[in-house]
Amino acid sequence: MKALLLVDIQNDFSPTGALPVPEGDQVVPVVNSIQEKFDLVVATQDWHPQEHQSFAVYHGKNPGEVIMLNGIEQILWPVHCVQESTGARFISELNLNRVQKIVQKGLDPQVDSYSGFFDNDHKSATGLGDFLKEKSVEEVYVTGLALDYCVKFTAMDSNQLGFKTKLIADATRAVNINPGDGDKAIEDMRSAGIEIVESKNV
Ligand code: VGL
Ligand code: ZN
Repeated sequence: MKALLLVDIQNDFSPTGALPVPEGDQVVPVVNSIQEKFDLVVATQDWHPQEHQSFAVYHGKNPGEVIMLNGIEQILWPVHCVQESTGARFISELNLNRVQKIVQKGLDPQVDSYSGFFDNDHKSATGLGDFLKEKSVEEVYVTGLALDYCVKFTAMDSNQLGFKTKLIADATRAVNINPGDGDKAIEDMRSAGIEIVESKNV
């Protein structure tokens, strides 16, 4: 079985959102056009409480600064994807008809969760791995936002869990806080054994 993961295709990651990903909205027509090729479609949704500790304002700091948060490095972000807010909703053009499961993440105020599988401390699982195994999924194709954070962490965990993992390069975009972060993320994934493919070939 082949699964398509739609990572965090939410208003706050569109170019007009609170944590804008350049061209982030451009992934939508691409992922809509390939959903029918998969047995299973799963969406992740960044879903933070108002007082989430990844928010810079909580610490009186600026977005982009790095702090230690409960023993792990944490990049600080603008307030984004607050539970029930408009910014946390999926981009309205995203087709959700075939989405069988929505995995919400980042609910624990004390730890961020870039991956759709585990919190950043790898202590708690979201249940996505078990769900995919129950459905006999062997191949996982990863798309969405943002390439250099949630997409990369999700693909790396998928690969580590033993799924044959592929990144659909034209169905993702990077934040690129530092120029080249997106390209580096692709190289990290390739080195880990993740195949980089194009949507026209899936
Ligand atoms: C993301 C930063 C903070 C992402 C989520 O979806 O890539 N990045 N929260
Ligand atoms: Zn977040």
